[in-house]
Order: sequence, then C-alpha cells, then structure tokens
Amino acid sequence: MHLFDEAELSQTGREELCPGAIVLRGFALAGATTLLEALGHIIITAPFRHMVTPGGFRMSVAMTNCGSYGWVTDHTGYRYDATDPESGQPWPKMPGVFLKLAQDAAASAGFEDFTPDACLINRYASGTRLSLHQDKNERDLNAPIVSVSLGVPVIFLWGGLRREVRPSRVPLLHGDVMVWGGPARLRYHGILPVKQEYHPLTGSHRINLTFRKVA
Ligand code: MD3
Ligand code: FE
Repeated sequence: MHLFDEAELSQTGREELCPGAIVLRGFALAGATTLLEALGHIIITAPFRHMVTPGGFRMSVAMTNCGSYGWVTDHTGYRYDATDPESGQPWPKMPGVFLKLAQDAAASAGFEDFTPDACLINRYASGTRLSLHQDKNERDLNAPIVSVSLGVPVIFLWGGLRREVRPSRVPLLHGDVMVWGGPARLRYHGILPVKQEYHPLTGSHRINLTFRKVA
C-alpha cells in the first residue's frame, strides 16, 4: 500500500514543499510550445526590458507583462500598473492558453476559483539571478500565485517568513508549475544565478510566468 502510494505520487509529479506550496512536476510540458508561441506575440507590443529598482539598480531579470495589470518598478517604487510605461498602452491581453493553464494548475492544487488579472513574465539569461524577496504588493493575499517554468532549469531558493531563515534549494525544470497559497504566500524566495545551458525551445534562457490576482 505504501509503495503503491509512492508510485502514484511520482506519476502525478506532485510535491508539497510545505502547507500551501505545491510543485506540479511537468504540468505545463504538453502546452509549452503553445505558451511560448503566445509569448512571441506578447513581446511584439510589450518587449522584455530591464527595469530599475527604487534603489537605482537595473534588474538582471528581463521582464514584461500581460493581463489587466503588470508589475513594474522604477525609481519611485514597485507597483502594479494597467499601462506599460514604455508604450503608454495597456499591457497585451492575457492569452487564453495562459489563463487556462493557470486555472487548471490552481484547481489541481485546491484553489478552485483563481481568476488572475496579472501575469508577470520573467526572462533569465545565463548568470541572471533573483535575490531573496517577498511578494506582498497584491491586494488579496488569499489568492494563490501560480508560477510556470520554461526552458533552462534553475535552482529555486525557498526561504521562510523572515529573511534570516536559510532557504532550501528546489530544482525547477522545464514544464514545472508551482502553486503558492495560504501560509506559504509570504515566504521569502529567489533564484540562484542561472547556469549556461541550452534548451531547444528557449535557447540559453529560462522563462517564468507568474499569475497573480492583484486588484
Ligand atoms: C512564493 N519569480 O516573479 S517563481 C517573482 O522564477 C518571482 O521567476 C521567481 O519570485 C521566478 O516574484 C520565482 C515562484 C514564486 C513566485 C511568486 C511567489 C514563488 C512565490 C510568491 C510568494 C511565494
Ligand atoms: Fe517573487
């Protein structure tokens, strides 16, 4: 019985990191090319750019957004904005294939009515890192965040509710989806510097989609 349960777990590829944090291994594999094709359309009107933090540092992660709101940072601070500051236009619409994947993943993790209105798209080149931070600018902290990893694998740093807690390391591979909710929502997290590797669908890049409910 015990063996059977374990076999089933690895088949569904579901790992609970802690209450509220679930990794769905390979959940986005079948849809990956479709997601990347939709991304190709988004970046025609909203290209990847390196934003500047309030402290004046240019982020090594290149970012863009789709959906009703996009995450932006500049010298005045972080915020969600309905307008792309580079174009003065609304962000591109969230593609149906993005929304469906995010909702399916959330439902699979037990969040039945997830309606994301923002999708932050991060692009990591080799050497790019994301230092330990919390995401707490979203109005409704009860809504989960869904994150989709595509392309080159990385090591995700998964910390505690205080910056001092030494993070554990979780590999994230092409097609993996994470759902963060409840007590895990305010944990510190980050990404180690990305190694120089090649993925047939993204070249030397890793792409991360994070779906949020911000309004
Ligand atoms: C845990 N992105 O965009 S995704 C971010 O891989 C961000 O690009 C990383 O952290 C990336 O803010 C990690 C996983 C993730 C995203 C949001 C979270 C984990 C989270 C919010 C709360 C807790
Ligand atoms: Fe984050």
